[in-house]
Amino acid sequence: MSVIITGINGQDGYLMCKYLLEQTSLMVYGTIRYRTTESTTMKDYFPDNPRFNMLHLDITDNVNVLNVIKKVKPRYFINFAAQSFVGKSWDIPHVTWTVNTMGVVNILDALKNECPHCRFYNAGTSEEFGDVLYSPQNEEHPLRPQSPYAASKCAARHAVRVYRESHGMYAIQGWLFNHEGVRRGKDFVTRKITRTIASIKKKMEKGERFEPLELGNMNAKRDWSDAEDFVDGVWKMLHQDGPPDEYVLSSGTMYSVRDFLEECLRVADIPWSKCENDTYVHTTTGEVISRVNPDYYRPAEVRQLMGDNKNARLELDWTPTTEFSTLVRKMFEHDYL
Ligand code: NAP
Ligand code: G4F
Repeated sequence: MSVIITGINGQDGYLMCKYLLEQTSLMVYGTIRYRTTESTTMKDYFPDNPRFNMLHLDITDNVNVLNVIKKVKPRYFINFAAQSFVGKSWDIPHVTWTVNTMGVVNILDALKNECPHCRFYNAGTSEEFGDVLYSPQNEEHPLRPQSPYAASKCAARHAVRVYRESHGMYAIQGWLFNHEGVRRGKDFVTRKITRTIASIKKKMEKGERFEPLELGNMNAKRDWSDAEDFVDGVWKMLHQDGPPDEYVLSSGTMYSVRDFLEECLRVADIPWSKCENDTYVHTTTGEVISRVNPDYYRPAEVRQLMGDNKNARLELDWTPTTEFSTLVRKMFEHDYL
């Protein structure tokens, strides 16, 4: 019995490999994109685990997808590969749609032909709810995407449903709200804050000069969880009896970017005062720690997201375990060390 997990160079793919190596006896095939500039080997991931195998896979290449599926004949296929940065999706819409939508169609079609009983999970997102009509958002909330990224995930959702209904496949796409951690990419706002504040703190301690953190929309609100909680929820979605449902995974709480920054400053023990336009200065030295740079504003913004995880709790017996302040502390302490 084997599982293919795509995107293991990213946050969720790596954590899902780790989780399944620890919790199951499956052969785990983790995939990365081939790059001429990096000679990544299996030793870079789970070096001591004989059940881990690394493969090269670009999901936009249907030949590559078909051959990997033919070779492995997986029992499960978990697709975390994506152009996942919302802000970048306006600059690279073609790549975003090609990877996030056509890549999914490539997988669905290859599974239909070669491995029709394989259970398939595709990474859906709260961004699909976009310009939200009510809070918290549950599985019934309409899809109102606000970015090329979100639109590409909505299109993938329809593709997954069409393959499920037309061919009787176990193919699902959960709605995962923001989830973070120490493997989070450095451009996402949480990691950008914890990495930069950790670096500023170290420079302050050495008496060195530092560049302030620059952020965009401080009012945006998100439902932030620990990514380590979510891989369990995804695995549970792949183990339903009967026709599968798709679930929201979230913490059910909501904080602003400003809240995240202020919590991180508290954890870092940096005394701050707030001036006009969300400029944060050191209380005693007056040095600017953080300020707004409109270059980080997006052409369209998802103002707030908060998920209703009731169905996942009741029907999947899934529970998020990490609170907001614990998550901020965990990320900051990792980046400070
Ligand atoms: P991530 O860190 O950006 O990882 C995505 C991975 O996909 C990267 O390692 C990337 O490879 C790989 N990839 C990109 N294009 C590819 C292609 N054509 N073929 C194969 N691999 C490709 O994202 P994440 O945070 O782990 O998220 C995982 C999935 O969940 C994504 O689909 C994301 O859209 C979705 N999601 C994430 C969240 C969240 O809060 N984290 C919430 C909802 C949904 P490189 O490393 O080579 O660039
Ligand atoms: O951290 P973000 O870039 O994440 P965003 O846009 O919510 O997307 C993430 O979560 C989605 C789930 O809802 C995933 F589907 C997606 O793949 C990704 O993982 O931005 C969060 C908020 C936004 O409102 C953004 O405008 O923070 C705001 N923000 C303010 N200043 C910033 C910044 N975002 C970034 N990345 N950088 C800033 O300087």
